[in-house]
Amino acid sequence: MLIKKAADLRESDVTPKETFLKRRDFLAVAGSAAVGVATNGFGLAGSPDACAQNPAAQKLTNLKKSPFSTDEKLNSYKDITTYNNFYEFGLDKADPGKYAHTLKPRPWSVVVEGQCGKPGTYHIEDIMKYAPLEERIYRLRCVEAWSMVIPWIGYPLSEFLKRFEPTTKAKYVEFRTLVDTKQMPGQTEPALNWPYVEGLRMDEAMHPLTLLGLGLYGEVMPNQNGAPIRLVIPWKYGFKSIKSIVRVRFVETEPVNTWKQQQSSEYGFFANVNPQVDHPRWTQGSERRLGEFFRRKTLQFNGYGDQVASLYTGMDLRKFY
Ligand SMILES: Nc1nc2c(c(=O)[nH]1)N[C@H]1C(S)=C(S)[C@@H](COP(=O)(O)O)O[C@H]1N2
Ligand SMILES: [Mo]
Repeated sequence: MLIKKAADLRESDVTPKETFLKRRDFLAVAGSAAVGVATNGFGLAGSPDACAQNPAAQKLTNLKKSPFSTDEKLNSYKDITTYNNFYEFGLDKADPGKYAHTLKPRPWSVVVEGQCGKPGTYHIEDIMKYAPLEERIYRLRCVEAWSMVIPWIGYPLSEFLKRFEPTTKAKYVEFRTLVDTKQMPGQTEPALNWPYVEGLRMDEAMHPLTLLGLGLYGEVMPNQNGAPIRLVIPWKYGFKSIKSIVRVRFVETEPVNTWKQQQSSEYGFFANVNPQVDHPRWTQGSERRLGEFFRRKTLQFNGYGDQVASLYTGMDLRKFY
């Protein structure tokens, strides 16, 4: 649901800016409550987090509940949208929140190619409808040893990929982020090799936990979190969860992902969260949950081992990090 703005705008001419902003926040909360996102146990109505949401963002409704959601305390909308890694907008955690407004997530299309029966160009508005939208509350653990709990919205990546009828030669799937220095000014710097590239083995991509992320906290994906379409793979370090995807390619061989290209001694292809294998420059044994003071222990596969450990049976996880 889009909040009607015409009346507000007229009113803004005659009310002080502050009152205007407060009123817009109120409308956003009222709007969310009306469409049911307040029933998710994250106490939207009246909470400061809700007030901090983007009142102009499209709200997403009729969300299916997911049995895969954690019941841990959510990080605030503010944490989730002001502490980000998105090097296309700068290297500081605050940069994406400040600068990602230059990204234009609509209209948007995704090119699908490689080993599949139905390659083509697919529009985001259609992609949003390929499967019922779910709310999935997942932990996301960054390789830099911080973590957050985020109420994502999306649907299983498998529901997306199977529509393109991958062939038996499709052993991996590769994803690429947009390259456009106008929309992503950080790409004028050689911080990484652009485009950002990620990949998954087919069984990882088709795993029911792997989510195609289309929103969070009841709205379409904020720009800084990878609008309009990104991955969310909760048992892997955050860098596997590639943002602002424009290209999907089914391939026979393992893609060379950006962070592995950058420094293969520190970042591998699998990037499964593993407290037993330290990063060469810091421990992966513990992490700081944003908003908490004490560090907590990092769990094998970020706590999702029961569901995903079998994908790696027989593999030496020290070698395949
Ligand atoms: N295109 C792109 N995707 C990216 C990144 C990036 O710099 N560029 N950073 C990754 C890293 S390191 C992390 S931890 C997560 C952060 O996601 P969040 O900002 O939504 O929490 O995005 C990942 N996806
Ligand atoms: Mo990260």
